[in-house]
Amino acid sequence: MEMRKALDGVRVLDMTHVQSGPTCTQILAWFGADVIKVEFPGRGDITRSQLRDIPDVDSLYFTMLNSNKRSITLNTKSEKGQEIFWKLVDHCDVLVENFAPGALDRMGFTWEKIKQVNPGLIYASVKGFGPGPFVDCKVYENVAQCMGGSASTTGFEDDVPTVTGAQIGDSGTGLHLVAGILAALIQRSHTGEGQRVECAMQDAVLNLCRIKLRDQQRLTRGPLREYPQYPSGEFGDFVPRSGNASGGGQPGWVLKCAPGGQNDFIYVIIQPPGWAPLMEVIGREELITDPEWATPEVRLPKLDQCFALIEEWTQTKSKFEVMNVLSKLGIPCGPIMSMKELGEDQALRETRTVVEVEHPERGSYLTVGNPIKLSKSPSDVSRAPLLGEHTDKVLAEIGLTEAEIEDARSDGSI
Ligand code: CAO
Repeated sequence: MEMRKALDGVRVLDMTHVQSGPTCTQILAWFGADVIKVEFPGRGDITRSQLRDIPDVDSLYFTMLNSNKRSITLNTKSEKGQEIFWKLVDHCDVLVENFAPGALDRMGFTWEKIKQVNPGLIYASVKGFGPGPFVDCKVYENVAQCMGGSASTTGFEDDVPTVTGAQIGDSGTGLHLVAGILAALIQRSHTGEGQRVECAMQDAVLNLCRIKLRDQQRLTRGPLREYPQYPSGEFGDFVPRSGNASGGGQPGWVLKCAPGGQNDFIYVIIQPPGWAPLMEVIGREELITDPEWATPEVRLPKLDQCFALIEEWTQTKSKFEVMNVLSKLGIPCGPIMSMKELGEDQALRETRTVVEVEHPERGSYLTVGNPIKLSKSPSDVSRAPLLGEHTDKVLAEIGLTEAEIEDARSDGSI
């Protein structure tokens, strides 16, 4: 018997595009929800045609963010399209959208009207900003990283503010929205009522940067150089960029490994109990008891020298050899993994965090599976839908006759 999924029976009207919204609805789909992605006829989600690696085939951008969903085409600005939209609102439990501010209202789909049609509907949105001076602005990933505190705290102090490769603005906000939707579904199971769920990208990034706001407050009580997270000795009245420092209470740094390629580095953390085994392994046993090196307090002002000592040893080994030796000694460390290495990683393939998926037009492609593992609701990754692949089926499910579907098709509404 097929195992039921956590969100079996939950229907999601997916009005999302690009990355933030699709990340959210992809996770809901992995948990078993029936996600019906609504796309503009003929064109679909703009990312289908962005950064294409194969001519006329849906891009990896699209296919890697829309697995396990169904796709229908619908012009929600046409008269028939609007009639169909209201049927879908009535049919679904959750509506998710991440259009520019006010876009749904401009189509005539206000929250007031939506809750009249379906009082149980949960209406979830991603926007760039919450209420305030920028509420009407359009926002992409890097704008959110800059406005949410990530860019000012990432990179090296003597260099420009830097955005990170992790999509904390887009995918990070999508993840926050998932939490809001699930909470609203649980509340609805007690009250029967839907609600608005909103997550602003600036807020989500700031939430992910909360330890930097912690440090901003610590800074008012004295310079952060007393702690191991910041290499700088000079502090203004704001949290500086901390390079590769740990961000936590234990010193850490990126150290070179053999053979010296762009990603031949390992991150090593020196916890107080790690000093002795580290010194043993690098052949500097005398520094275990030397009063100039033996305690965290005396090491703190010369952390760069501590890491240089360890680097003399790491440079002679590959990053995986270093990991093997140090992890057995209980020393927290991790090689810098390239995307090539992650794509080929057998352990990640086995847990289905990295998955190969078959697609009728592009052949097989690699994607990131569900990183959240539920023992009673394991996620299978199925390919992203072709544009409008499920239009007829979904419209029949919500009660349209074949003639009505043909009618909508002939006037361009689907
Ligand atoms: N039928 C008819 N019209 C449709 C439609 C459909 N199925 N789907 C979309 N449209 C319309 C929208 O209603 C909108 O029309 P109006 O301008 O007349 O209101 C138009 O298409 C374009 O939508 P948009 O303004 O959202 O798109 P954009 O490319 O100009 O902006 C983005 C993109 C991402 C900057 C903007 O949507 C945004 O700020 N979203 C919120 C923040 C966000 O999610 N950013 C993350 C981006 S990456 O994940």
